[in-house]
Amino acid sequence: MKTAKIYQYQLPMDSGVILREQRLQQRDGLVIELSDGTRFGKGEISPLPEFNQETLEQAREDLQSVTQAWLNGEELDLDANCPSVAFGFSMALLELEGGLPQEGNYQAAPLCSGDPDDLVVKLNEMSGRKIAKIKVGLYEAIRDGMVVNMFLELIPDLSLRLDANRGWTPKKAEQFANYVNPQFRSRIEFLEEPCQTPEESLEFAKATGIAIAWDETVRDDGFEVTAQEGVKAIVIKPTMVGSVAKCIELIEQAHQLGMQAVISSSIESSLALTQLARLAAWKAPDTIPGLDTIDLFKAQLDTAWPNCSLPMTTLSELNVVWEN
Ligand code: OSB
Ligand code: MG
Repeated sequence: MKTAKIYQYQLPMDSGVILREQRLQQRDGLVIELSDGTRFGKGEISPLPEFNQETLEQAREDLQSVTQAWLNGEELDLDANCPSVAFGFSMALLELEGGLPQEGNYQAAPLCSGDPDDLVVKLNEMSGRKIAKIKVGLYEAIRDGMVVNMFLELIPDLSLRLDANRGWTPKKAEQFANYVNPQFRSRIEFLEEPCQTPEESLEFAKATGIAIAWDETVRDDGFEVTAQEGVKAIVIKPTMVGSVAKCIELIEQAHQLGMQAVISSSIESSLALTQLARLAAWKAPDTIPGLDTIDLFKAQLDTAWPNCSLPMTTLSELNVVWEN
């Protein structure tokens, strides 16, 4: 007999986590647990404020109705639901069916959003290929250029992913590029969304030879994966995109066109983050995923992230908000 349970969680966040405008003091989300009588599957539904369009309340309504439809044996169109629900529910189904391989890619591209000294320490601890991600576009473009030069000068086997989150005007982007030592440009693996529009970002890539990647653009209405000069990768944040099947389709389209697909976090708890690491190992094994966000939390949920020392919250400690 099929059964389902929906839990609600609240996890405290590190005090320094700032989204676009607001500080994220706690993360709120839902967990769906499905069983067909013998097998189990779990998924997390945690729309990210300021990024997902749906609220947690809307997600909960969607989740309850799709779960009831599943219990009734109806045919499901998961991507007709909001993206966070399509993602979390499809993950639970995939786990239940034994379709998600266990092995995960837990390699991280350490994320530097503040103090460069912290990143130098992390990088010195890394074995194998050294790659880090730096947020740019928050301060002066010239300062960003100086930071990039400094890292690439200091650590000769380092390559960088940069993320401007559509922060620059063409002029600022040009200032940044002019500041980066031309010898170093090829060690910028890609720069995500340098400019306010995709057209300006494409112009930037052509003019500077710095490879770019789409992140926000992947979620724009009508987006299709196409080969474009200077575009090296697409970033896929499943909680903002939709079902696992939809994410896999994007990954496969990217690979067919010779582009990388970077499975990336929407600041999910360790439950979904480990599933994303498994999805990445399975479908994009040659690309380091963008999952270095567990340290933004003060606790883990249900499934441990490897080598993470944060305390664990179990599902049995959570409120069950729906059961059938
Ligand atoms: O700026 O790409 C972003 C996480 C949530 C919301 C927005 C962003 C992110 C990340 C995740 O940066 C980590 C990564 O992509 O490496
Ligand atoms: Mg980004």
